[in-house]
Amino acid sequence: MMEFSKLTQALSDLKDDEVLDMINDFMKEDPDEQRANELMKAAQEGMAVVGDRFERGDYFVGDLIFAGEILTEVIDIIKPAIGVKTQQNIKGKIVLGTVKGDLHDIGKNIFKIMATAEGFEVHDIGIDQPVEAFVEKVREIKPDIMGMSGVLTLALDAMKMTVDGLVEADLRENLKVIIGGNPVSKDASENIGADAFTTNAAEGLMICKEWMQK
Ligand code: B12
Repeated sequence: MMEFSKLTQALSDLKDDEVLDMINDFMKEDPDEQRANELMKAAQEGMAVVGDRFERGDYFVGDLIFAGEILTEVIDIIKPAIGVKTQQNIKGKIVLGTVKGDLHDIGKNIFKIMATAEGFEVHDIGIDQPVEAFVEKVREIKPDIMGMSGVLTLALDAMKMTVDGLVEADLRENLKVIIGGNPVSKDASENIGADAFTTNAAEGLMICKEWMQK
C-alpha cells in the first residue's frame, strides 16, 4: 500500500524516479477514486513544499519547472483512476481556463480530466486567457458553468475582471461561476463575484454536479 507521506516527500525533493516508481506501484493496487484523490492531495502538498522552498531561495525557477514536469507525468499515469467514468451521464457544459497573467495549468487540467469523465462537455480555452477570451467562449458555447483557474495571487484580480466582463456583456445571469487554485478563498470568491470556490478538484466537481441536479 502506498504511503502518501512518502510521495509528498519524494515529490518535494524532486526525486523523479522515486515518484514515478511509487505511482506505477500505486496503479497496480487498482485504486478507487477515493484513493486516487488522496494521492492527488499528497501530490498537491508536495508541490506546496516545492513552492515554499522556492520562496525561501532553496529552489530556483528550474526546480519549479522540473516539479511541474514530474506532476504532469504523474497525472498522465493516474488519469485512468481520477477520470473514472460514471453512469450519471451529466449533460452540463463548462467553459474552463486559466486567467490572464497566469501560466499554471496542472490543477486546471486535473479538474478537466475529472469533469470530462463525469460527462461534462468541457471547453478548455488554455492558460493566460484575457477577459475577452472567456466572454467570447461563453457567448459561443452558452455553458452552464464557467471555471477559472489561477495560482498566482495576481490571478484573483484577473478573475474579478473576467466576472465584471461577463456582467458587462450581459452573460452573467443563468451562468454559475466557480474559481479554483491555491489563492482562492471565501472572501476572494465574494469579492470576485463567483458562486463557488475550491482548492480541490474533486470538491469542485461535486459542486458542479449539485448545480446540474438543481
Ligand atoms: C509548478 C509550479 C510552476 C510551474 C507551472 C507548470 C504548469 N504547467 O502549471 C512554472 C515553472 C511554469 C511556474 C512558474 C511561475 N511560478 Co509557480 N509554482 C508552481 C508550484 C510549485 C506548483 C503549482 C501546482 O501545479 N500545484 C499542484 C496543483 C495540483 O494544485 P492547484 O493548482 O492548486 O490545483 C488544485 C486545486 O486548486 C484545484 N483547481 C485548480 N484550478 C481549478 C479550477 C477549477 C475551475 C476548479 C473547480 C478547481 C481547480 O484542482 C487542483 C487539484 O485539486 C506552485 C506552488 C504551490 N503552492 O502551488 C508555484 C507558485 C504558484 N509559483 C509561484 C511563482 C512566483 C511563479 C513564477 C512567478 C516564478 C518566476 N519567477 O518565474 C512563475 C509565474 C509564471 C506565470 N506568469 O504564471 C508562486 C506564486 C506566488 C504568488 N503568491 O503569487 C508559487 C505559490 C510558489 C511560491 N510559494 O512562491 N510555477
